[in-house]
Amino acid sequence: MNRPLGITVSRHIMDSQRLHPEATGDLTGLLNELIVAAKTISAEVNMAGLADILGMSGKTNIQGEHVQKLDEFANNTIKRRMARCGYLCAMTSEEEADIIPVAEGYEGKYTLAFDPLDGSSNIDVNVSIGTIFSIHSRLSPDGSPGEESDLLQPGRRQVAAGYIVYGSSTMLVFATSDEVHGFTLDPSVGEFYLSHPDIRTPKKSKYFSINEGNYHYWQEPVCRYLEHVKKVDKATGRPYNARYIGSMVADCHRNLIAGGIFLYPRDSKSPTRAYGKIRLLYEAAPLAFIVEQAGGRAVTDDGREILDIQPKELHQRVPVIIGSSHDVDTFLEFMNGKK
Ligand code: P6P
Repeated sequence: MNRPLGITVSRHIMDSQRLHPEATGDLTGLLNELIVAAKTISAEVNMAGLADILGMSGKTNIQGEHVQKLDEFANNTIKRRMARCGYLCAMTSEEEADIIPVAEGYEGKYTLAFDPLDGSSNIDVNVSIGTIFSIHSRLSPDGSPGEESDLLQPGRRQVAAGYIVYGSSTMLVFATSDEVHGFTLDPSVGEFYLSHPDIRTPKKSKYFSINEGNYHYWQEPVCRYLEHVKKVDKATGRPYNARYIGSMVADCHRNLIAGGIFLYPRDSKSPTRAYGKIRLLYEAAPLAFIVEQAGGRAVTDDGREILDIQPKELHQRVPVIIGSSHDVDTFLEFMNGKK
């Protein structure tokens, strides 16, 4: 079958680099290494039901969650490949308590924060999961080992951010300061092809994504907002459709393309949940960077811009309201008592 001559992600990144004469090619190299890791993880995710890698590995991660073998595989795949790529000075992963150093002599000028397999509770039930990554420029002197302060930067300073969602197809979406594009993997040739150029997210939602099992733990305005989106009012396109996958990267991807709002507000389910559940460095900040670049909005439930939060520690959690700007604004009106 003569397929159209697709633009591969590597070609696209090179073309983008040509628009920046000052570029050294390091970010291009970094993204290409990440793409190889993504293809490796995608192949393993697609085989998970067949190989003996389902089920718990018996270990637990920094979050106190069971680390599933596929989680471990994804984490090790990224960690090992990126430690010697020469473009990074330090990394942090959802699966590791402390800063991950790069190989001595391979220190580069960027940092990488990543969630190797977001939504891993969905692995054994064959529901979409994904890898999320965030790239910053280092602050400490070149040539030295990276420091935690290189990783603890506000999301607004990200050089690039992206995710790979392993769904009905494997898609890579990444944003730099001036573009957001989506690429779909053709597994028959092992190439990501440009499939969603210049992504713009709809200003108004069709979907709301929230775990309503937490309803009795929410603050009262959150409950009133949920009643609002479920109210029958054809003139304002309500009720919205409820869609909740339990994998933020998959929910946010659908909302990015079709229009939607994802909410994980703080709740009283446990003392730590007073600060939210979603991790700032490798879930909220990269997804906020992508969504805002596509014309959406990302805030905490008390109205702080996710991208302006100064992280205090690697695994810091935040409440997250992210998606179509009209709906995020409406949510804040409920939280501010205006509705
Ligand atoms: P709950 C996955 O662990 C995650 O961080 C997000 O990807 C997902 O949206 C959320 O937690 C699901 O949490 O409490 O609804 O199971």
